Amino acid sequence: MSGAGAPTLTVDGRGLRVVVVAASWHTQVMDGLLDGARRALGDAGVEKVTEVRVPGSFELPVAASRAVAAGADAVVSLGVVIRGGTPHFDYVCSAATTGLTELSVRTGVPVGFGVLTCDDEAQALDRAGLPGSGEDKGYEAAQAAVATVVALRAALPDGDVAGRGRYELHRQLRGL
Ligand code: DLZ
Repeated sequence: MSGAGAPTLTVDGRGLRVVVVAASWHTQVMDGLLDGARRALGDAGVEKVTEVRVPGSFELPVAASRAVAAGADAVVSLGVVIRGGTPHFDYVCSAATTGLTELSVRTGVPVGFGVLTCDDEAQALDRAGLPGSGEDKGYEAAQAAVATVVALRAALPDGDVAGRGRYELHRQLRGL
């Protein structure tokens, strides 16, 4: 997927509670993604930021789910998955993507998708927001999550009712 055509966003996220869930594989790339997410949240004025580290990208949906249940206004998910010689890549990517998408759609809480799914490490480094990288996917994911919360609140300002519905739905999903 080309990074061309990315929007220029200016976002005011003051007062929002944002949880960053990050996997631990591929440290150098992940450090770049985390730094990008922190910069984006700082640029948006978000002060209430919690970071949760999980082992791999497969564990991102459950961490994001708990973050939503704990009251996050937005979640930023960060992972680095690099293709190997077995179908494992496809299962981890699919589980992370499906889990994060379903969580976001069912609860109404935006989840920024900063999970790199790459053929090799060079592709990942080029998207990590490091010196010499062409793209900054951690920054983009965090900015997108905050921008979506702000856009939805502005367009659908029924925050309290929507919020109660969201928590009730999430409790149902968890069987509480
Ligand atoms: C097992 C595994 C492999 C082979 N590769 C990656 C990877 O490139 N990126 C990543 O985030 N996680 C990887 N994992 C770990 C799985 O996501 C998961 O943590 C384990 O299967 C344990 O549930």
